[in-house]
Amino acid sequence: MGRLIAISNRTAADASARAGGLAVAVWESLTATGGIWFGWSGNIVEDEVGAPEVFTDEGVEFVTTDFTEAEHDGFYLQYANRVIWPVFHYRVDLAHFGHADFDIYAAVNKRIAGLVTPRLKKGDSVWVHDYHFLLMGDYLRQGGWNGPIGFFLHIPFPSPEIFKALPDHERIARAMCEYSVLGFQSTTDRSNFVRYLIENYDAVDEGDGWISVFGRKIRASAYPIGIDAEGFAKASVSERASTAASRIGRFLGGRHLVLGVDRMDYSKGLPQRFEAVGQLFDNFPSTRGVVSVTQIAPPSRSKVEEYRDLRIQLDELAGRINGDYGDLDWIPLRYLARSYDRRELAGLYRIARVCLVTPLRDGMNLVAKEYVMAQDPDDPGVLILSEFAGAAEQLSEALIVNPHDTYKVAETIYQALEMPLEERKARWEKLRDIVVEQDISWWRQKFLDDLSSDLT
Ligand code: GDG
Repeated sequence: MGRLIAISNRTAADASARAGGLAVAVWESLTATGGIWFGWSGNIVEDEVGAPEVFTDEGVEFVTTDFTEAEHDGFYLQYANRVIWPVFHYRVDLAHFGHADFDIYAAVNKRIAGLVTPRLKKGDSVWVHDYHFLLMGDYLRQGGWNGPIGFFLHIPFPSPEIFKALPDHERIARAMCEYSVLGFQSTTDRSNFVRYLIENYDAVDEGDGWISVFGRKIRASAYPIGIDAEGFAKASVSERASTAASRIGRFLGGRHLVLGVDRMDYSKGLPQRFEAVGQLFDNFPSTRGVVSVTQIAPPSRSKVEEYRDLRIQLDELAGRINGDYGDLDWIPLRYLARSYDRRELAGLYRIARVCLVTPLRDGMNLVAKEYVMAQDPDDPGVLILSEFAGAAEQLSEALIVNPHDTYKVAETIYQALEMPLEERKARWEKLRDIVVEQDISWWRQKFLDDLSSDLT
């Protein structure tokens, strides 16, 4: 394979941003092939963007651009995060449709494509990431690039009935079909996309991932993203992890820890999860005083109104649950609206008897995989996983729940707390095997193999 050219909203230009799984995967591919990484610099300028910043680190070239205030607002805050994000997570009720925002979204895709095309050479492969750049392939083609372009969608692709609520669905779908390889997190997402094309544009599913549509053939497959499994297992026994575990251990005082770790986002099902915790204490009184639930929820996108509303809702719910069930020496539900170091999280996962991963919709959900890798093989905890997370397709040995059915979630937490060691071990070993086998390198290789088989 020749050079790899990556495009994503945020790059790992700052070396500290290379700790996350995705950033590592893209970074390693780029260092191996000596590629270029395009994205937003993270800076916002008043009204005119200057030349992009170009620099090289370990043989990888970074080309980053500022956004104007209008671009940051219309492209990022509005269209990407208040239209595509809610609709793709099945929350049409939270979407704010506005044509002006779509125009800015398209203009930013076009502007960044304009930075990329002059730097492309024969033999390069382009890899575009996520919902910010659904139109990028189209603009690269318009700029004259006819080499391979892969696209990976990190979030779900909704059912056609939901996708069609987007006023610009046809324009977006046609642009997506300009990519040579379209990657989805799960077979459900892939089927949704293909069904939309079949029902609306007489597409034909040719098998083996190939789709004929709009007079051409493209590849659309599921590539479930993985984590750096070994790295995470190591992090869970690091000194930093043990310190965090003993700090929370002091607070627990021998009680069982039930843990949740999620960006504060309405897709993660936090209000429903808190309700389920209330029902656990209501319906299973033996858990009172002996179980402590801790939810870590670093705030995100707090400039967006729906995220501020969620914060208020969670504050109220946690207050009510603690007011109703708490006692002089027991806080039933601790909710920490802040972030922790990755190794600290690993230490918390390791001592959690139960991990609650109950999003209403999630592309994959990496927390579920991290929890699995952080367990002590001799005394593993139990993963409770939403059927609506992409991860549920791979992690079927978890206790799978419908996050809307809060009574059942409460019952499942109880079942997890009561689960005998033998069953915990048997389930965990199967989960670990999958997470280790289908890790981040497996994912990257699987995607890039398909992309390179498109080299013509
Ligand atoms: C999108 C898709 C898809 C969380 N709190 C802290 C912290 N985290 C880390 C977790 C995990 C990551 O953030 C969250 O990843 P998720 O996959 O759970 O969710 P999204 O952020 O919504 O990611 C998702 C993913 O893209 C990848 O394709 O799986 O479906 O929505 O790694 O550990 N990290 C640190 N401190 C925290 O407090 N350091």
